[in-house]
Amino acid sequence: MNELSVVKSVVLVVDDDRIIRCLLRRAMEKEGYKVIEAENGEECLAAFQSLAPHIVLLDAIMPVMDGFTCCTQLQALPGGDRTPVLMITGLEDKQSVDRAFEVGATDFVTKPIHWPVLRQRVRRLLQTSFLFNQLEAANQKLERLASLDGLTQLANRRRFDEYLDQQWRHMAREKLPLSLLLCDIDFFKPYNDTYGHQAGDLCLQNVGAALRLALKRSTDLVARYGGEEFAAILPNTKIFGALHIAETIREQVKALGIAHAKSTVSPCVTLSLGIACLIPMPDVSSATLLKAADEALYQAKARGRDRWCV
Ligand code: GH3
Ligand code: MG
Ligand code: MG
Ligand code: MG
Repeated sequence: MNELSVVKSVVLVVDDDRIIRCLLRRAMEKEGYKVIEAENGEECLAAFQSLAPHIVLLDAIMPVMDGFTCCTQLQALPGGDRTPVLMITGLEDKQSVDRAFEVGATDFVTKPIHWPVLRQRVRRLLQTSFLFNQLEAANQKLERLASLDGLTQLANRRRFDEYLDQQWRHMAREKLPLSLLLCDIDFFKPYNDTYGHQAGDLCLQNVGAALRLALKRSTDLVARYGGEEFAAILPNTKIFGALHIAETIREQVKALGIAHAKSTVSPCVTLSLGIACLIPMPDVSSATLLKAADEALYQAKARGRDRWCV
C-alpha cells in the first residue's frame, strides 16, 4: 500500500524472550516498520498508551501479565479495539486458539515463526486496519456533513428533528421541562428584494452566529429550521429561562444593526420568536411542543413582530 509507506507503521513487539524480540525487530525493520518492544503484558499496555502503535505482536505466555489478560485489557484502552493484535505463541491447542480470539486477538500464528507468513500477515493486518480507519473517518465526516446546514454551519432540520425527539424522550424519563424557541426573521422577503439574495444569505449567516452565541449550554441546540427560520432546543429549561434567552436573542440580533429599509418595525433586521415549554408526557409527541411554539410565533407576528410570545 502506498499510503502505508507514507507514514511509517509502528509495530509493538511483546515477548519475554529477548532473542525472539530481537528476531522480530529485525524482520519488521526490514519491512520498513518502526519497532518498539515490551517484555510482558503490563509493559505492553503502558507502551500502547504512550506510543499508539499500529499493530501489536503479542506473545501468550509471559511473566507479570500474560498475553491473554493483556489482550483483554488492550480492548478497553482508547484505540485498543481498532488496533490489530497478532498473537505469536508456542501454544497450538484448540483451547488456546479459541481463547486468543475470544479476548480480541485479530489473528494468530504459532512458533516457530514462519517468517514469510508472518510478514504477509502483518502487512495484511496493517492494510486492513488502515482502510478501516480511513472508512471510519470518512463516515464521521459524512455524518457531520449530513447534520449541518451548509450556509450557516448550524445544525440542519434533519439534526433538529433527531435531537428534538431524543431530548423529548430524555426529558420525559427525567420529568424535566423542555423548551423550544422558533425564530423567524421579520420581513425577510422584502430584505432579499431590496438588498439582493447574496446580502440575504449573509444576513442569515450573521443571525445564525448571533443565535449560536446567545446559547451557552452544551446541551442547547440551535438549528436552521427552514429558509429564514431558526429553532433552539433548550433541554432542562423552565419557561422563565426560555423567556430570558428569547429576549437575549431578540436584543442581540437587533444589535447586529443589519440595515433594513423596508422593515416597518425597525431600521434594522429583527426577529419574532415563539416560545413553548413542556414537561413531556409519554403519550404525547414532540409535535405538540412544535405546534405550541409555532402558534406562539404566529402570535408574535400578528402582534407586530420584533417580539416574543408564549
Ligand atoms: P414575515 O415578517 O411575516 O416573516 O415575512 P417574511 O418576508 O420574512 O416571510 P416570507 O415567508 O414571506 O419570506 C421568507 C423569505 O426568505 C422568502 C425567501 O426567498 C427567503 N429565503 C428563504 N431561504 C433563503 C436563503 O437561503 N437565502 C436567502 N437569501 N433568502 C432565503
Ligand atoms: Mg513467552
Ligand atoms: Mg418564515
Ligand atoms: Mg420571516
